[in-house]
Amino acid sequence: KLTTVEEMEAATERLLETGAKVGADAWQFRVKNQTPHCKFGEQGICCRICSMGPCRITPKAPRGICGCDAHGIVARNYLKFTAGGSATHSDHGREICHTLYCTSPDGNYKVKDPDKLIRIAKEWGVETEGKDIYDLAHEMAVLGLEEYGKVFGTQRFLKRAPEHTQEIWEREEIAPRAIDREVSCSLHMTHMGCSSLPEALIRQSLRSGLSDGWGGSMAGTEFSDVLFGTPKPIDTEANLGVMEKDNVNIVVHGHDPSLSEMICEYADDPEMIAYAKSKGAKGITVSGVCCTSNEVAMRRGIPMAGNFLQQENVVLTGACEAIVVDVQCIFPALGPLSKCFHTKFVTTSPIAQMPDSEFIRFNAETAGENAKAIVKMAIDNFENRKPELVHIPDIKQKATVGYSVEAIVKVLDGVTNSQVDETGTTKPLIECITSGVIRGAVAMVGCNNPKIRPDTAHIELMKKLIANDVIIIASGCSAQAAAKAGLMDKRAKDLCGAGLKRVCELADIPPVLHMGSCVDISRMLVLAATLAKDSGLNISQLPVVGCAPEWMSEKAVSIGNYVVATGLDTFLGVDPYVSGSDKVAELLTSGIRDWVEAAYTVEKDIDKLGDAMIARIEEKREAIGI
Ligand code: BF8
Ligand code: SF4
Repeated sequence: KLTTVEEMEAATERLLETGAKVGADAWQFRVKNQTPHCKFGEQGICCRICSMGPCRITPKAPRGICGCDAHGIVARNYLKFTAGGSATHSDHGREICHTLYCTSPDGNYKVKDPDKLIRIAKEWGVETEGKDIYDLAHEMAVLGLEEYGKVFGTQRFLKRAPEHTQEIWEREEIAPRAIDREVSCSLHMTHMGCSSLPEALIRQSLRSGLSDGWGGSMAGTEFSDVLFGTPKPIDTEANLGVMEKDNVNIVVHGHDPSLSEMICEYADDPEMIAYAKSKGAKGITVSGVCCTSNEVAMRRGIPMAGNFLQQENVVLTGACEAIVVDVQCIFPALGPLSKCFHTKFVTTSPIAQMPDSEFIRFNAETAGENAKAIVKMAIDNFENRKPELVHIPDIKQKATVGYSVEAIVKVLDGVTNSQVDETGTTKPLIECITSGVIRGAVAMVGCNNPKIRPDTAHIELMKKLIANDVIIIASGCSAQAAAKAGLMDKRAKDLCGAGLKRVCELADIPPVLHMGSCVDISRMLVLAATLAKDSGLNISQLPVVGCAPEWMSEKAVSIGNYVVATGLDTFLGVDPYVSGSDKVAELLTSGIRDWVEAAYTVEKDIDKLGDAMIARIEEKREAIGI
């Protein structure tokens, strides 16, 4: 039985009652104060990049003081938004490269997947023979870091794409160069008095996005696998009910697994567990929120307490001893909120510092000590709980997660041996798609956004798609929405059409495959590239599309750009502040198709969004005659 959105909302209501008792604020109230939103901002027609402004475009004032029109302003804002996302994802990737550089046989961080490291090294033309694995790790870390500032050439991982895709990138001059260069170039272009031509700005948005997807994010994913292990299917649970009343609850939140992995490590240490018991707890439970949760769920089966718009709820349970964060998607609200409870709000990164938090600087070099101090702080805080405020909603679902590309290929090896002899390819999946047993695939990604009833778009779209024999790969907060609902439980096969149901049974998989965090959308790129190569089709010909129905962040726009620029049509449920320019809207939803063979569809009616995806998948099938 699925958990319905109504049940989740009832749980939230109950938590907000606790909040009311202690005078806590919550996003549900702040949204009301911020609505209606500024129309100029919403349409993307406010410019404040120089101090002659801010300028706002109206029928009476069709140009800013410098003479820039609505199209230039909207496109410039769009590129800045993208650059913010590319910088963020890519800097995460850089941190991971740095962590890889800090590995040693007896240090905090080790190489857990040496085979993968060797595979990537060979791909990059690095000699591996007879080399100590840690020497190789350090060499690869430096090469990875150099991708951020390389003087000449384009990103190394681009070679993973099919020839045809690489040709498009060259032809359209969007093959990403050094990662930092694309971000800098974007900010240069959007400076006062540089580009105001929508085509140029949107082209750079694609390029900057690609530097994220095939650059920084891919480095983040690949080297995280080397450090912490490549995910394999593993069972876990999702939703607030994973927190345990009698245990010390530590919630990890953010994105970089360097922190969360270490916290999990020490929370599992017998010495720490004994210490927790000495303080009256039965044990220690680590659970997660947002993408760092996806990371540790995929590799360790650590349960997922919730996604983006549920982050305040974990504190509202009154049973959270510490919420430990690194970077990105962390509500500054957690500071004041934690003060209403006994919860310690622990910030750890110089990149995400917030008022009302305890800052414990986390370094790769001192990671063990830092993590130990944080776990101890949480345990010491257990006795400060106020029992009358403790209420953990009794909702959770089982989920099987951990479908890296490597894991998917392995699953496929077991599926249709009778028809396909080759192993280690995606051909069995291609067979299922060609024969029509599965109609296609949708990559569901992205956030929650109060503009959409939280999780409904993710869940309703997934239910509709799987009923229509469309398999889902999911990441980020979309994946967590699926897990909370029960769609990552293998029994969800019963909600599928007959074809997909049969595949789920044969492969022993759920119909919604958890591919990881948002940087792990790079896994989806690799999967799409592999499917294209194995089928002899172009990526844009595959009956595969991307969808971010509840997206909210700059990172999500960067993702959208690289997914589209890779040749996959992308469907959005929230408008990216471009409605103020028909030219920019036209470019994004149609014009760029001439460049990269794919474009965006924006549709706020979720049911129609689902229909549009199914229609596109069927169109693509027809075009290749299957
Ligand atoms: O990077 S899906 S709310 S947690 S931005 Fe943030 Fe959006 Fe969640 Fe992860 Ni991705
Ligand atoms: Fe106004 Fe032009 Fe300055 Fe923007 S760049 S604030 S449109 S004068």
